[in-house]
Amino acid sequence: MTQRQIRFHDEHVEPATMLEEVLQGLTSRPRRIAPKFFYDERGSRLFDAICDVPEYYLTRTEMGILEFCADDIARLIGPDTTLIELGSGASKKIRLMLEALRPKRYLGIDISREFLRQSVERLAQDYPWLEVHAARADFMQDFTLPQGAEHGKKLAFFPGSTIGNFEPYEARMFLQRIRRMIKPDGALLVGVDLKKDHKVLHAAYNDSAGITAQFNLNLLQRLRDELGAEINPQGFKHRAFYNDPRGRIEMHLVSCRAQDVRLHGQRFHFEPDDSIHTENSYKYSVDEFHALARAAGLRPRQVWLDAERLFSVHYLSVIERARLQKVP
Ligand code: AVJ
Repeated sequence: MTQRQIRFHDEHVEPATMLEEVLQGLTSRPRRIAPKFFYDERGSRLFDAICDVPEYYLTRTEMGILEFCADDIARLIGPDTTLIELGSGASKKIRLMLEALRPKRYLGIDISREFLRQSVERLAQDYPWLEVHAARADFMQDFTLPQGAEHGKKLAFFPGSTIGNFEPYEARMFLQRIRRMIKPDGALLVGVDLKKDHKVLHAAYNDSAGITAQFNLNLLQRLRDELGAEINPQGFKHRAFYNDPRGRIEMHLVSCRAQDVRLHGQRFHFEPDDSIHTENSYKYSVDEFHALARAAGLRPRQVWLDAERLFSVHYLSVIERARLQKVP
């Protein structure tokens, strides 16, 4: 059987190596390691397992909302669409969207070349009517659409409340970048976790099976196995809490005792309770997210919530420059 043609584009941007970023993060105060490093193969599997624990309501709630609103979205965006998935996955969510929207083109964008290749190949096999493009790129950096994928109305899809990993000003810049990518007549469909009862938030990041703890601690195993760090993951424990004034869940790896970690010939000292900040997961009210979107030149067109108001899915369209600059 012949493989269907996939148009693969490679941006050739070399991201700073993991080692450099980790060395810098451990030197800075507070110590930090970026959440993108959670997702090696084991980390990705652990994240999938998190999505199935009863306390982690995000994934299944968003899926329920998407099932409910997919036909509305198809109507809003109309025919001749290019569906752009930011952070490509062979996930159930993109399949649901492809089946409901029946877009002409699909463009998957992901930082990991191998993961991207695998997931778009599967989509190309399962949806023979679809023109499939893939671009290896860091969509956190400025990014131009590859040739051939720039036709039609563009619908960018950014599910999972991954936008919560950004600082609010980074989220605004990210939305501005998306706006440039989808203008003049495109839209963005984005999943955003809502502010809610702190107990519900706390439980979602402290599941009783301890999967989130394993996911967080896996970072230290990566430092040991991939970067050759001298570190005992058992010397650290998982900590996650809701920071109310900042409106975010914070995840940390907290040192259980006084200890040294060695990496690349350098020594990093930890006192008991010293932490490495590994993730922020910002939560937004509908109004807060609308304000953020407008500040980025995007117009809130529709928002769908589940019955318990746990999670939101926003459909945002481009505000024309002329309108943005209009003086009253
Ligand atoms: C994938 C960033 C949306 O913030 O809820 C899950 C990652 N961290 N449990 C989130 C995560 C701990 C997740 N995001």
